[in-house]
Amino acid sequence: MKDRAERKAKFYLALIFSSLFLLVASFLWSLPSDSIWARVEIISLEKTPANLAILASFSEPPDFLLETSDRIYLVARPQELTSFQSAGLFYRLETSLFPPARPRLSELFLASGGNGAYHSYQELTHEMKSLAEKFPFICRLEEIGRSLEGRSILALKISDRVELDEAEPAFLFLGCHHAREWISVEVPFYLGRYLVENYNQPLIHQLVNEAQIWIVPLVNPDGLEYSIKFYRYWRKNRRLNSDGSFGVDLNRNYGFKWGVDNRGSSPNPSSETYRGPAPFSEPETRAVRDLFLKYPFQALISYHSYSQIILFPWGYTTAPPDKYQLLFTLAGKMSELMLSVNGRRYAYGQASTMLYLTNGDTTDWAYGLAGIPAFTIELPPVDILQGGFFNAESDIQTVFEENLKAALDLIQWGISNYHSSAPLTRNNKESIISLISRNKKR
Ligand code: 0X9
Ligand code: ZN
Repeated sequence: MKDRAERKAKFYLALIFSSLFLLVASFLWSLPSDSIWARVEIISLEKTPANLAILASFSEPPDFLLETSDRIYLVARPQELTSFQSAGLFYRLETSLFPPARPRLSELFLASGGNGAYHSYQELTHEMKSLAEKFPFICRLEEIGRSLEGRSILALKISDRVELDEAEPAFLFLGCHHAREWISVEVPFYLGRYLVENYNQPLIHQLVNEAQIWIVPLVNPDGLEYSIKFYRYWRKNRRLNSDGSFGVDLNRNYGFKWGVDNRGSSPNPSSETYRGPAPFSEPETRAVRDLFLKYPFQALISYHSYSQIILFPWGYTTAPPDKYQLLFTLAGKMSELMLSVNGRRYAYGQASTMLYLTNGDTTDWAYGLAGIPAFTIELPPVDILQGGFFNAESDIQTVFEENLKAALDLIQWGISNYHSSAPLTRNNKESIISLISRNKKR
């Protein structure tokens, strides 16, 4: 009798657990891959009766994340942000204040392919290796350094007679200084893949033969992995700072006018724009520096997102650079070409005035040191309302295609204006030498 009752109880328990399991599994299964959670922002509004009334008037009034005495915090999707704006609600973006809000959610989505069509470190490494294996005569894979956590910082060199360092102009395309800017990995990587896969096209053939094209799609592998696995909004590298906080902003760690003021970068380790304890204190920026010093680079593009803008030095000052006219013309030409592909207009101009002041960024350093055109391209979208750091997977190809035209044009310009004798001036050479010895001492 007792046995039967026990068996019955066990049967019901099993039934309850398996139904629960099915319920949870079907919930997870039903979550769209481009999940609402992957696109949300946290915002805050002033807690006024007027604002509360507007929120209450929405057909689906939003739930509050939290309330303080004077503000309310909400989770909102891009289309909700648009409707808040049109309703006249003035909000502040607060996502970065809530690091712990996402980890478990992100982990959950990783299980079902959290980075979708975007490359993780492993996926990218695999594809870069395969490309170099498939096109050994024009494509070489090189480890230019290691990240703080020991990941390889990989470069593809694309050129004819790729094993030789020929007296040809070199070009550098960089991606992902900032972890959360996933699209900035894709554009340079797609560019590299396009060049090798289309070598039989006359234009590509000519460019690859006459130039040495270096592609480093993932400058900050530790940050990217952290952004995929734990916190989608992570920006910096994963340095454990002296105060227990994490991360140095790699785009504030280069050694030209490093830390010249506290507006363009921060001395505070927990800041999103922390410049690190010294110029080139980070292995990731040192890897880029060392590559740059080895070859006669004629132009550089560092991809970032978002804003849809082409920026050129200076970032550290609003004073114009000597070569303002050249930089302005080249940026204008790139913008025109980009527009012709998908109708997307990229604004362009001097970084400090178009966006904001920065010091220690890649392009100021390259221009300051070698006097070459160096651009930061902030990829689409234009603003947070169009998705911010979250580009649809289907946008990768279109964003790449418009950037391809611009990159090819810059390479063409560099080839036509290359004078093999002295890509660097004497002064620049001296500053490079002093830079190297200063870093050796550290
Ligand atoms: O702040 C940066 O490092 C870049 N923007 S991002 O949103 N991708 O972080 C801009 C660097 C360009 N330089 C200046 N605006 N001065
Ligand atoms: Zn960036």
